[in-house]
Amino acid sequence: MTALLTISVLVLVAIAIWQMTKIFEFSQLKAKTANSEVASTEDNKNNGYLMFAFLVFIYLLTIFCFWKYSKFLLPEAASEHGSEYDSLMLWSFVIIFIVQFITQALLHYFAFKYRGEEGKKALFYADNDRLEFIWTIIPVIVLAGLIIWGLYTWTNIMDINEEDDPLIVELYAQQFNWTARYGGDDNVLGDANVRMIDINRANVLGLDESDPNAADDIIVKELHLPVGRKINFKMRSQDVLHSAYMPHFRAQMNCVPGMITEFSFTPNTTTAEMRQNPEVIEKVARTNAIRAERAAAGEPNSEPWEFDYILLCNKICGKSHYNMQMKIIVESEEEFQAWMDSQTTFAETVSSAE
Ligand SMILES: [Cu+2]
Repeated sequence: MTALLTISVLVLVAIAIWQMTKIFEFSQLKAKTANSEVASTEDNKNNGYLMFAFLVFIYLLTIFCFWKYSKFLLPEAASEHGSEYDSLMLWSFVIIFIVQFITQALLHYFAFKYRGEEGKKALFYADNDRLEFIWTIIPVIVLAGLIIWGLYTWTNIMDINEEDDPLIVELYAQQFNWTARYGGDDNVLGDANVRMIDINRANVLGLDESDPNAADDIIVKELHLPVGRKINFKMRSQDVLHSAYMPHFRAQMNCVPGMITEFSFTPNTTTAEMRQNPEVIEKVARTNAIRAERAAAGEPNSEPWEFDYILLCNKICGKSHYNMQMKIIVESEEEFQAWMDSQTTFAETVSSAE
């Protein structure tokens, strides 16, 4: 990588020197070469054709990117609000795609059509109210539509309330890992503050031990969520700005030191169901093919991979930011309860640490 960068820099410096010598030469021979630098009709025509060639190039590049890279997009959303979010995104893409397809064609066509020709004079055309009205009102309507739809979707997604008995989960971010906390039997999180962190007593999240709600809290390093139940997340950060990003659920919220931020969603696809999704199956097969190659070469991190939902940090928060993640498991209510019953409460952890 460093070698590649060094070579690129050297090449760029060489080009810069070459260009500067050229400019110097031109400035010296100005009088003699004055006319040879004016584009002829032939030059303009060639440039016009080059504009067309460039148009074809960008269209082909677009098709190539669709074909080659669309498989890297996320699979179907695994949360209830996700499909609404995805259609907003899809329609924005469709509109942008159509508009760019037409405007690029027009731009390059006009560059060709009105190329310089001997004896051709540019037409003086001050303005046209009707044209200006059309190209103002169409974007206004389309953009207003997208923005209103976006605001409506956003308000719906961000309407965090306690209706429908949501499960309360705290996501605690720190350099460089995540911890989750459940409210326990009462589904109420005990008070917490970073100032009360006491590593010696295993109080890693700074829970207030005098708060009765804290005793049954359950602290875990793997996030389990029951399918079909609304989850209200409360995010905290210990040190710097982090961002809780759960791409498969189309969810992201910043974690800010000193305050509690919130996000809410209802997972609607279990991990087991998502593993059966054709796009996921294909992605797993592709990844495992690469891993098999690595394994054959004796490289590390080459064991077969199985799909899991994931919580990532989406703010560059330090040198190990890239690896700040936590596994998420979406399962049936019964499986979730069984898992929950096997966990130890905060009170038990603290008393065993004493
Ligand atoms: Cu982070």
